[in-house]
Amino acid sequence: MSNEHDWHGEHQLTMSPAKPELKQPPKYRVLMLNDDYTPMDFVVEVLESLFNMGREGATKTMLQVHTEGKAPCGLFTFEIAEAKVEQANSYAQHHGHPLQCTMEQE
Ligand code: TYC
Repeated sequence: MSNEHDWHGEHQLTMSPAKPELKQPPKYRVLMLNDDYTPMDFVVEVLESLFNMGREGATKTMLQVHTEGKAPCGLFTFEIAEAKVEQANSYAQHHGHPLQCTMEQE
């Protein structure tokens, strides 16, 4: 019998089935950094508008940055974290403030 689906000997298909992809994509933490010049209420506004914090959480985070030098603003996929950093930094620059955000892998 000569059949193209008849796999034997050196023609036997040896590929194993594709392994299911179980890993979640890595997450990135956006950090806000302290400086001596950005007004506190501007930082609170950025945390509220860009990082979806309420007034109380934004104020606590701003004070943590002010006293400790930096604080986390949220965990995101790479692309979202990159966009948040870019938006925060350019918004601050547009308003003449040196406020900076950065990101690190979780
Ligand atoms: N240190 C600033 C001040 O005294 C306030 C500030 C807080 C600046 C948080 C940046 O990410 C920041 N005006």
